[in-house]
Amino acid sequence: MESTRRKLIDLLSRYPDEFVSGQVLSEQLNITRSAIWKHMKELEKDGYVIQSVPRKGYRILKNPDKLSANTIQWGLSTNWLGSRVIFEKTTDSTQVIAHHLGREGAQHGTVVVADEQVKGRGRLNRTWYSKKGDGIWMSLILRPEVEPQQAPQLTLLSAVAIVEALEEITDLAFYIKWPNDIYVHDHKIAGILTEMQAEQDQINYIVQGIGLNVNQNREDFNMISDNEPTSLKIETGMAWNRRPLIQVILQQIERLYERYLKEGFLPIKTMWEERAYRLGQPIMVSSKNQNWQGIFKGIDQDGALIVTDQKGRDHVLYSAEINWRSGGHE
Ligand code: BT5
Repeated sequence: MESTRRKLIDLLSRYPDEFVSGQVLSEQLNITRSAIWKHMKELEKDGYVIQSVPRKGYRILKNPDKLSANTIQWGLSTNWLGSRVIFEKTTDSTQVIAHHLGREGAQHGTVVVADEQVKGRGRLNRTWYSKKGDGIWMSLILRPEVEPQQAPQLTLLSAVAIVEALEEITDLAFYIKWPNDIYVHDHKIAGILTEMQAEQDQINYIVQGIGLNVNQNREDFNMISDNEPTSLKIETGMAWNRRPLIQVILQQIERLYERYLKEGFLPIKTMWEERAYRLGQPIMVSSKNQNWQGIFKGIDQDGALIVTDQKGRDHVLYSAEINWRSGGHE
Protein backbone atom coordinates (compact mmCIF):
# COMPACT_ATOMS: atom_id res chain seq x y z
CA MET A 1 0.00 0.00 0.00
CA GLU A 2 2.64 2.43 1.08
CA SER A 3 4.95 1.63 -1.77
CA THR A 4 2.05 2.26 -4.18
CA ARG A 5 1.52 5.69 -2.65
CA ARG A 6 5.21 6.38 -2.82
CA LYS A 7 5.19 5.51 -6.53
CA LEU A 8 2.15 7.70 -7.05
CA ILE A 9 3.96 10.65 -5.52
CA ASP A 10 7.03 9.91 -7.62
CA LEU A 11 4.93 9.87 -10.81
CA LEU A 12 3.03 13.04 -9.98
CA SER A 13 6.19 14.85 -8.86
CA ARG A 14 7.88 14.07 -12.16
CA TYR A 15 5.47 16.40 -13.99
CA PRO A 16 4.83 19.08 -11.37
CA ASP A 17 2.87 21.45 -13.62
CA GLU A 18 0.90 18.91 -15.60
CA PHE A 19 -2.04 16.67 -14.94
CA VAL A 20 -1.35 12.96 -15.03
CA SER A 21 -4.39 11.01 -16.15
CA GLY A 22 -5.99 8.28 -14.06
CA GLN A 23 -5.49 6.01 -17.06
CA VAL A 24 -1.71 6.53 -17.12
CA LEU A 25 -1.46 6.13 -13.35
CA SER A 26 -3.48 2.94 -13.34
CA GLU A 27 -1.36 1.47 -16.15
CA GLN A 28 1.93 2.42 -14.53
CA LEU A 29 0.94 1.11 -11.13
CA ASN A 30 -1.15 -1.77 -12.36
CA ILE A 31 -4.15 -0.95 -10.19
CA THR A 32 -7.71 0.15 -10.98
CA ARG A 33 -8.74 3.77 -11.34
CA SER A 34 -10.95 3.55 -8.29
CA ALA A 35 -7.95 2.25 -6.31
CA ILE A 36 -6.02 5.31 -7.50
CA TRP A 37 -8.80 7.54 -6.21
CA LYS A 38 -8.69 5.83 -2.81
CA HIS A 39 -4.94 6.32 -2.59
CA MET A 40 -5.39 10.01 -3.39
CA LYS A 41 -7.78 10.33 -0.44
CA GLU A 42 -5.17 8.71 1.81
CA LEU A 43 -2.50 11.08 0.54
CA GLU A 44 -4.75 14.00 1.46
CA LYS A 45 -4.80 12.69 5.02
CA ASP A 46 -1.01 12.99 5.01
CA GLY A 47 -1.32 16.65 4.07
CA TYR A 48 -1.03 16.57 0.28
CA VAL A 49 -3.39 18.87 -1.59
CA ILE A 50 -4.26 17.11 -4.83
CA GLN A 51 -6.32 18.58 -7.62
CA SER A 52 -8.44 16.16 -9.57
CA VAL A 53 -10.12 17.27 -12.79
CA PRO A 54 -12.38 14.96 -14.81
CA ARG A 55 -10.82 13.85 -18.12
CA LYS A 56 -7.51 15.52 -17.23
CA GLY A 57 -6.36 13.64 -14.20
CA TYR A 58 -4.46 14.54 -11.06
CA ARG A 59 -1.76 16.93 -9.99
CA ILE A 60 -0.17 17.91 -6.68
CA LEU A 61 -1.06 21.46 -5.69
CA LYS A 62 0.77 21.42 -2.39
CA ASN A 63 3.18 19.08 -0.67
CA PRO A 64 2.57 18.46 3.02
CA ASP A 65 4.23 20.54 5.74
CA LYS A 66 3.65 18.01 8.43
CA LEU A 67 6.25 15.42 9.27
CA SER A 68 5.47 11.74 9.27
CA ALA A 69 7.39 8.65 8.23
CA ASN A 70 5.45 8.76 4.95
CA THR A 71 5.92 12.40 4.11
CA ILE A 72 9.65 12.13 4.81
CA GLN A 73 10.02 9.10 2.57
CA TRP A 74 7.87 10.19 -0.34
CA GLY A 75 9.92 12.23 -2.74
CA LEU A 76 13.15 11.19 -0.99
CA SER A 77 15.61 10.25 -3.73
CA THR A 78 18.09 8.20 -1.70
CA ASN A 79 18.88 4.53 -2.21
CA TRP A 80 19.37 3.43 1.37
CA LEU A 81 19.44 6.36 3.77
CA GLY A 82 15.89 6.68 5.05
CA SER A 83 14.74 3.41 3.49
CA ARG A 84 13.21 2.96 6.93
CA VAL A 85 11.98 6.04 8.80
CA ILE A 86 10.64 6.05 12.34
CA PHE A 87 8.80 9.21 13.31
CA GLU A 88 7.82 10.18 16.85
CA LYS A 89 5.78 13.24 17.79
CA THR A 90 7.54 13.48 21.11
CA THR A 91 10.30 11.42 22.67
CA ASP A 92 13.15 11.72 25.17
CA SER A 93 15.82 11.61 22.50
CA THR A 94 16.02 10.12 19.01
CA GLN A 95 19.47 8.84 20.06
CA VAL A 96 17.85 6.56 22.63
CA ILE A 97 15.43 5.07 20.09
CA ALA A 98 18.19 4.65 17.52
CA HIS A 99 20.49 2.88 19.99
CA HIS A 100 17.68 0.54 20.90
CA LEU A 101 17.02 -0.21 17.22
CA GLY A 102 20.74 -0.53 16.53
CA ARG A 103 21.10 -3.18 19.23
CA GLU A 104 18.14 -5.04 17.76
CA GLY A 105 19.84 -5.15 14.36
CA ALA A 106 18.06 -2.32 12.51
CA GLN A 107 19.33 -1.94 8.98
CA HIS A 108 22.01 0.49 7.85
CA GLY A 109 20.33 3.74 6.85
CA THR A 110 17.45 3.63 9.33
CA VAL A 111 16.45 7.17 10.33
CA VAL A 112 14.64 8.24 13.50
CA VAL A 113 12.98 11.68 13.45
CA ALA A 114 11.10 13.46 16.25
CA ASP A 115 9.01 16.59 16.29
CA GLU A 116 10.07 17.24 19.88
CA GLN A 117 12.67 15.84 22.26
CA VAL A 118 12.27 16.33 25.97
CA LYS A 119 15.74 15.05 26.85
CA GLY A 120 17.69 16.01 23.74
CA ARG A 121 21.40 15.74 24.41
CA GLY A 122 24.70 17.02 23.11
CA ARG A 123 28.19 15.77 23.83
CA LEU A 124 29.18 15.02 27.43
CA ASN A 125 25.48 14.83 28.29
CA ARG A 126 24.93 18.52 27.68
CA THR A 127 21.35 19.54 27.03
CA TRP A 128 20.17 20.00 23.46
CA TYR A 129 17.05 22.15 23.32
CA SER A 130 14.62 20.55 20.92
CA LYS A 131 11.34 22.39 21.03
CA LYS A 132 8.27 20.99 19.31
CA GLY A 133 8.04 21.68 15.62
CA ASP A 134 10.94 24.11 15.55
CA GLY A 135 13.83 22.05 14.39
CA ILE A 136 15.10 18.90 12.76
CA TRP A 137 15.92 16.36 15.42
CA MET A 138 17.02 13.10 13.89
CA SER A 139 19.34 10.13 14.37
CA LEU A 140 20.79 7.93 11.66
CA ILE A 141 21.81 4.31 12.16
CA LEU A 142 24.92 3.53 10.14
CA ARG A 143 26.87 0.32 9.84
CA PRO A 144 30.03 1.36 8.05
CA GLU A 145 32.69 -1.23 7.29
CA VAL A 146 35.54 0.90 8.55
CA GLU A 147 37.80 0.76 11.60
CA PRO A 148 36.35 2.18 14.84
CA GLN A 149 39.10 4.88 14.89
CA GLN A 150 37.64 6.21 11.66
CA ALA A 151 34.21 6.88 13.16
CA PRO A 152 34.96 10.59 13.84
CA GLN A 153 35.38 11.02 10.09
CA LEU A 154 31.65 10.42 9.77
CA THR A 155 30.91 13.44 11.94
CA LEU A 156 32.98 15.59 9.61
CA LEU A 157 31.36 13.98 6.57
CA SER A 158 27.86 14.78 7.78
CA ALA A 159 28.88 18.31 8.73
CA VAL A 160 30.02 18.91 5.13
CA ALA A 161 26.83 17.32 3.80
CA ILE A 162 24.61 19.49 6.02
CA VAL A 163 26.47 22.62 4.95
CA GLU A 164 26.04 21.63 1.30
CA ALA A 165 22.33 21.02 1.87
CA LEU A 166 21.87 24.38 3.61
CA GLU A 167 23.80 26.19 0.90
CA GLU A 168 21.66 24.49 -1.73
CA ILE A 169 18.49 25.99 -0.28
CA THR A 170 19.67 29.37 1.06
CA ASP A 171 22.08 32.10 -0.07
CA LEU A 172 23.96 32.01 3.22
CA ALA A 173 27.49 30.79 3.86
CA PHE A 174 27.87 28.16 6.59
CA TYR A 175 31.01 27.11 8.45
CA ILE A 176 31.99 24.04 10.41
CA LYS A 177 33.49 24.50 13.82
CA TRP A 178 35.57 21.46 14.73
CA PRO A 179 34.46 18.89 15.42
CA ASN A 180 30.69 18.98 15.26
CA ASP A 181 29.13 22.45 15.09
CA ILE A 182 27.67 24.25 12.12
CA TYR A 183 27.84 28.01 12.24
CA VAL A 184 26.38 30.87 10.31
CA HIS A 185 27.30 34.50 11.00
CA ASP A 186 29.25 33.39 14.08
CA HIS A 187 26.29 31.61 15.67
CA LYS A 188 25.63 27.92 16.10
CA ILE A 189 22.76 26.62 14.00
CA ALA A 190 23.36 22.86 14.15
CA GLY A 191 25.24 20.19 16.05
CA ILE A 192 26.11 16.57 15.38
CA LEU A 193 26.53 13.84 17.97
CA THR A 194 28.16 10.63 16.75
CA GLU A 195 27.99 7.66 19.12
CA MET A 196 29.42 4.26 18.39
CA GLN A 197 28.88 0.70 19.52
CA ALA A 198 32.02 -1.24 18.62
CA GLU A 199 34.00 -4.29 19.48
CA GLN A 200 37.76 -4.16 19.40
CA ASP A 201 38.33 -3.72 15.71
CA GLN A 202 34.81 -3.66 14.36
CA ILE A 203 32.00 -1.15 14.40
CA ASN A 204 28.74 -2.74 15.38
CA TYR A 205 26.71 0.37 14.62
CA ILE A 206 26.91 4.12 14.74
CA VAL A 207 24.12 6.40 15.85
CA GLN A 208 24.57 9.84 14.44
CA GLY A 209 22.34 12.54 15.87
CA ILE A 210 21.71 15.73 13.95
CA GLY A 211 20.08 18.76 15.50
CA LEU A 212 19.30 21.70 13.22
CA ASN A 213 17.46 24.81 14.38
CA VAL A 214 14.86 25.78 11.82
CA ASN A 215 11.94 27.92 12.96
CA GLN A 216 12.94 29.27 16.37
CA ASN A 217 12.87 32.96 17.15
CA ARG A 218 15.64 34.68 19.08
CA GLU A 219 13.75 34.58 22.37
CA ASP A 220 13.38 30.80 22.10
CA PHE A 221 17.09 30.57 22.96
CA ASN A 222 17.00 32.75 26.09
CA MET A 223 17.69 29.75 28.32
CA ILE A 224 20.99 29.00 26.60
CA SER A 225 23.56 31.14 28.35
CA ASP A 226 26.88 29.80 27.08
CA ASN A 227 26.41 30.65 23.42
CA GLU A 228 23.93 32.47 21.20
CA PRO A 229 22.36 29.93 18.90
CA THR A 230 20.57 30.85 15.73
CA SER A 231 18.01 29.27 13.42
CA LEU A 232 17.26 29.30 9.71
CA LYS A 233 14.30 31.56 10.43
CA ILE A 234 16.41 34.07 12.35
CA GLU A 235 18.99 34.13 9.55
CA THR A 236 16.64 34.26 6.58
CA GLY A 237 13.62 36.04 8.04
CA MET A 238 11.21 33.33 6.95
CA ALA A 239 9.80 30.05 8.24
CA TRP A 240 10.94 26.82 6.60
CA ASN A 241 9.16 23.59 5.85
CA ARG A 242 11.24 20.88 7.51
CA ARG A 243 10.20 17.98 5.28
CA PRO A 244 12.10 18.94 2.10
CA LEU A 245 15.01 20.08 4.26
CA ILE A 246 15.32 16.65 5.84
CA GLN A 247 15.19 15.12 2.37
CA VAL A 248 17.96 17.32 1.00
CA ILE A 249 20.14 16.63 4.06
CA LEU A 250 19.67 12.86 3.76
CA GLN A 251 20.39 13.00 0.03
CA GLN A 252 23.61 14.94 0.59
CA ILE A 253 24.77 12.63 3.39
CA GLU A 254 24.16 9.53 1.27
CA ARG A 255 25.99 11.05 -1.69
CA LEU A 256 29.07 11.96 0.36
CA TYR A 257 29.02 8.67 2.24
CA GLU A 258 29.18 6.75 -1.03
CA ARG A 259 32.02 8.94 -2.21
CA TYR A 260 33.80 8.26 1.11
CA LEU A 261 33.49 4.50 0.63
CA LYS A 262 34.92 4.75 -2.90
CA GLU A 263 37.56 7.45 -2.49
CA GLY A 264 38.33 7.48 1.21
CA PHE A 265 38.44 10.44 3.56
CA LEU A 266 40.73 12.72 1.52
CA PRO A 267 38.06 14.46 -0.61
CA ILE A 268 35.88 14.92 2.50
CA LYS A 269 38.84 16.37 4.40
CA THR A 270 39.42 18.89 1.59
CA MET A 271 35.74 19.87 1.52
CA TRP A 272 35.71 20.15 5.29
CA GLU A 273 38.77 22.41 5.36
CA GLU A 274 37.22 24.66 2.72
CA ARG A 275 34.38 25.30 5.14
CA ALA A 276 36.33 25.28 8.40
CA TYR A 277 35.62 27.98 10.93
CA ARG A 278 38.78 30.06 11.64
CA LEU A 279 41.17 27.94 9.58
CA GLY A 280 44.59 29.62 9.57
CA GLN A 281 43.60 31.85 12.52
CA PRO A 282 44.98 32.05 16.05
CA ILE A 283 43.06 30.00 18.61
CA MET A 284 43.47 29.18 22.29
CA VAL A 285 43.80 25.52 23.25
CA SER A 286 43.08 24.11 26.70
CA SER A 287 44.28 20.56 27.07
CA LYS A 288 45.57 18.73 30.14
CA ASN A 289 45.13 21.88 32.25
CA GLN A 290 47.39 23.91 30.01
CA ASN A 291 46.38 26.89 27.93
CA TRP A 292 48.36 27.85 24.90
CA GLN A 293 47.90 29.84 21.76
CA GLY A 294 48.37 28.36 18.33
CA ILE A 295 47.33 28.59 14.72
CA PHE A 296 44.55 26.30 13.50
CA LYS A 297 46.29 24.52 10.62
CA GLY A 298 43.73 21.90 9.56
CA ILE A 299 42.65 18.34 10.28
CA ASP A 300 44.48 15.07 9.81
CA GLN A 301 43.43 11.78 8.23
CA ASP A 302 41.45 10.75 11.32
CA GLY A 303 39.66 14.06 11.57
CA ALA A 304 41.81 15.22 14.51
CA LEU A 305 42.65 18.91 14.86
CA ILE A 306 46.13 20.13 13.89
CA VAL A 307 47.32 23.23 15.73
CA THR A 308 50.76 24.81 15.25
CA ASP A 309 52.27 26.25 18.43
CA GLN A 310 54.39 29.39 18.68
CA LYS A 311 57.58 27.39 18.15
CA GLY A 312 56.22 26.07 14.87
CA ARG A 313 55.50 22.54 16.13
CA ASP A 314 52.30 20.81 15.05
CA HIS A 315 50.05 19.26 17.69
CA VAL A 316 47.41 16.70 16.82
CA LEU A 317 44.40 17.03 19.13
CA TYR A 318 41.69 14.42 19.38
CA SER A 319 39.81 16.27 22.07
CA ALA A 320 40.43 19.65 23.62
CA GLU A 321 38.52 22.71 24.63
CA ILE A 322 39.18 25.41 22.10
CA ASN A 323 38.63 29.09 22.51
CA TRP A 324 38.21 29.97 18.86
CA ARG A 325 38.71 33.64 19.42
CA SER A 326 42.05 33.65 21.16
CA GLY A 327 42.33 36.15 23.93
CA GLY A 328 38.65 37.01 23.59
CA HIS A 329 35.36 35.26 24.13
CA GLU A 330 33.57 33.00 21.71
C1 BT5 B 1 25.98 19.09 19.90
O1 BT5 B 1 26.49 18.92 21.17
O2 BT5 B 1 26.08 20.10 19.27
C2 BT5 B 1 25.25 17.87 19.37
C3 BT5 B 1 23.78 18.08 19.30
C4 BT5 B 1 23.06 16.89 18.74
C5 BT5 B 1 21.57 17.02 18.86
C6 BT5 B 1 20.85 15.91 18.15
S1 BT5 B 1 19.16 16.22 17.98
C7 BT5 B 1 18.87 14.61 17.47
C8 BT5 B 1 19.73 13.74 18.36
N1 BT5 B 1 19.05 13.41 19.59
C9 BT5 B 1 19.67 13.93 20.66
O3 BT5 B 1 19.29 13.80 21.84
N2 BT5 B 1 20.77 14.59 20.26
C10 BT5 B 1 20.96 14.54 18.82
P1 BT5 B 1 27.50 19.93 21.88
O4 BT5 B 1 28.60 20.29 20.93
O5 BT5 B 1 27.84 19.27 23.14
O6 BT5 B 1 26.65 21.23 22.12
C11 BT5 B 1 25.77 21.32 23.18
C12 BT5 B 1 25.67 22.80 23.58
O7 BT5 B 1 25.00 23.53 22.55
C13 BT5 B 1 24.83 23.03 24.83
O8 BT5 B 1 25.63 22.96 25.97
C14 BT5 B 1 24.28 24.43 24.61
O9 BT5 B 1 25.23 25.40 24.96
C15 BT5 B 1 24.14 24.50 23.11
N3 BT5 B 1 22.77 24.21 22.66
C16 BT5 B 1 21.78 23.51 23.24
N4 BT5 B 1 20.69 23.45 22.47
C17 BT5 B 1 20.99 24.13 21.35
C18 BT5 B 1 20.28 24.41 20.18
N5 BT5 B 1 19.04 23.98 19.96
N6 BT5 B 1 20.93 25.12 19.23
C19 BT5 B 1 22.19 25.56 19.40
N7 BT5 B 1 22.91 25.33 20.49
C20 BT5 B 1 22.31 24.61 21.47
